[in-house]
Amino acid sequence: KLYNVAVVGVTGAVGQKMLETLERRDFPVGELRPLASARSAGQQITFKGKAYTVQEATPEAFEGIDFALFSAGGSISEKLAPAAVERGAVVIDNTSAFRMLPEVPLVVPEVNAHMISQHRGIIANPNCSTIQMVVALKPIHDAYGIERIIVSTYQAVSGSGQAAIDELREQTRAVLDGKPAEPKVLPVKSLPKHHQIAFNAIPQIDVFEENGFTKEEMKMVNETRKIFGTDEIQVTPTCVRVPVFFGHSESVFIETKKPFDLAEVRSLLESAPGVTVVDDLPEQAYPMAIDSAGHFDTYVGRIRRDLFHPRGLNMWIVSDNVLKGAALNAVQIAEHMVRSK
Ligand code: 11C
Repeated sequence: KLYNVAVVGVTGAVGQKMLETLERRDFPVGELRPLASARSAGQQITFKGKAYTVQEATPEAFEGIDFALFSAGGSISEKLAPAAVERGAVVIDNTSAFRMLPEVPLVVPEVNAHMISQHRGIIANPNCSTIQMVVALKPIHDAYGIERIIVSTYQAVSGSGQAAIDELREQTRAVLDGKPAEPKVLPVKSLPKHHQIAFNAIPQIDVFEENGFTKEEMKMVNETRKIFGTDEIQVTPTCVRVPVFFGHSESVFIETKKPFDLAEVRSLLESAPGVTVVDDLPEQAYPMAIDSAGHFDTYVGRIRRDLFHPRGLNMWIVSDNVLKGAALNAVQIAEHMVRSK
């Protein structure tokens, strides 16, 4: 059986990766409907070697669609996802618009695929920095329980979209040429003040909340608890933007509930779905953003027992933020639904 698939925001960084992922994984696409804002309508995209003209995303554009993958910003999802559902489509939404609604499953297939069947038309795709962390922590949580997570992220500019990718490239060139950096996009395009990302690290991703954490950091707190289905896990995040194009890296410290055996942790990670362990110190082998780019897995290394906390474990988690962190996770959710039909 083939399925009609709409990709909303198809000209964006994630939309493009959605097409690439559908193609690489040979998803059974019947009709592909590439959709975007009126501004991008009329552009050409390519899918499986065939050229398509991008259409404007309107409520009527979802007629006859089975799966609608949304990645065009929260306000577009809020406006058009209900229209797609009314027309019989299942919406897999990559924005934060519906993630925390109790009736909307927030799914990482390796962790909580069982939630998919509870959907009422919309399934939410979590934030990229959350997805890769929970994929790696799932086998540890199952075996020992996780009490606390302290995570610091080193996030690629692609998380902020194509404009941020362009900004890093152009700024790097300008700075090396002795010209002014002229930041315009990062850390948050819509705010009046911007900082140089080239040769820098910016400890702000998204806007600040009243509690002093950023919205990105609070996503890591709230989404992790929803995905694991417990409010008992304490999460302390610090999210940092670094001058990397693709691949988010995370330094993660966890305290388990039960004592763990380090060799067992390693073997649990080695057999966990979606995880590849890269951890060979004499070979200086550990996960790095440039090696993760373009790949589907989440890479884990620097796995070591904490020096002081008896149930403390440290690790380094890396994944391609636009693939597992966005496009791939969305396509995997659709694949699950296809398999269980
Ligand atoms: C970033 N994590 O790296 C963000 C991008 O809620 O889906 C994804 C935002 C989201 O800037």
